Amino acid sequence: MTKPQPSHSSIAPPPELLDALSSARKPLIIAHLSPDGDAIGSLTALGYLLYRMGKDPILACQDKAPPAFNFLPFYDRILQDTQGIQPDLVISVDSSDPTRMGSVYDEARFGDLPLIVIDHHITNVYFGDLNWVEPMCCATDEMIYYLTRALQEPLDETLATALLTGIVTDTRGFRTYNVTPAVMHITGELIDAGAPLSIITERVLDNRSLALITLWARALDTVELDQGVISAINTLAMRRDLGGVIRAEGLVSFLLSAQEAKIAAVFTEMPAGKVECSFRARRGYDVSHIALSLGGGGHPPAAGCTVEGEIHTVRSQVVAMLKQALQPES
Ligand SMILES: [Mn+2]
Repeated sequence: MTKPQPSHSSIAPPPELLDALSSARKPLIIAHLSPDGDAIGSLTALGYLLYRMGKDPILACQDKAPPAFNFLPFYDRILQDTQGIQPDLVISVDSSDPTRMGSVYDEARFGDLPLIVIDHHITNVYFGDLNWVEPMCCATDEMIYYLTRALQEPLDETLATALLTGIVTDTRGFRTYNVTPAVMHITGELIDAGAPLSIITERVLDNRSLALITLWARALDTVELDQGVISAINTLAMRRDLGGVIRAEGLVSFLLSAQEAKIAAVFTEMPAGKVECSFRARRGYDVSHIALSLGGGGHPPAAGCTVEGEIHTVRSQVVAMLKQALQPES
C-alpha cells in the first residue's frame, strides 16, 4: 500500500516571492534552452498572470519555442534575444542551473538585478537570490498554479491552458510517479476553467513530424540492450537531410517501454565534439545522480547532461555508469 496523500496540497510560495512579484514593474521571465512544454507552459502562464496583474513582463527563451505550443498566450512575444531590454527583476522557470538559461541571461547586464528561481528539479543548485524549489511537484506549472492561488488571482481559460500544458508534458499524460491526488484535483480545476485536456494532450504528446519519425527509424537501428540498459545514438550524419530536426524527441521514453529495460539512454551527437545524453528510468531506479555527476541534472526517472567526446566512446562509458545505477534504491 502506498501512503495516502492529502487531496489538497499545502505547497505555497514563500512570502518574499509574492512581495518581489508584487513590486516588480517589468519582470524578465526566462525559460530554459531546448524548451519543453513545461518550460514554455510555465513561462507563458507566469507571463500572462503578471500581465493580468498590470505588469509589463518580458518573456525570453534562447531557443525558439516549438510551433506545437503556438496556442499558448504570448507565444509570439517570446524573445530569443534580450539585448536592449531593461527589466527590474529576473525570474527563471524550470531551470535547475544557470547555464540552462542560456544566452538570454546576460550576467553583465542583469547580474545586479534580483534573480528569482522557480523550479521543481531535485538537482536544482539554488542559483537565485530567492529560490523556490519544490522537487515533489510534477511540473513547474504545478508551482505556478500554487503561485496563482497564493496571489489570490482567478484562473481563466488562457491561464488554465498554459498551466495544464506543463503538467501534461512533464507527467507524459499523468503517467509519472509524482501525479498525486492534488495534481488530479488541480487538473480538474483547470479543465473546469476551460483548459482543453484532449487538445493539449494531442499537441504535446501526439505531434511528431515525419522528419522526426525518420530520425527515430535511423536511431532505432542502433539500439542495444546491455543488461537492463537500453540505448541508441543519434548522429549528425543521421539527420543531415532532415531539415533542422536535432533531437529524437520522445525516443528515450519509447525505448524504456522495452520489457527488458530498466534504464534507457539516447546519445545525440552535437557539433564541436559534444554529446547530449538523455536518460529515463523505471520506478525504483534513479538516473538523476549520474546526470548530475556528468554536469547535468533532472529527476530520478528523467535526467540529462551534455558531455564532450566521440559519440561511440561516450555511449560505452556512460552506459557502464548507468549499469551501476541498476541496483534499485532501497
Ligand atoms: Mn519541468
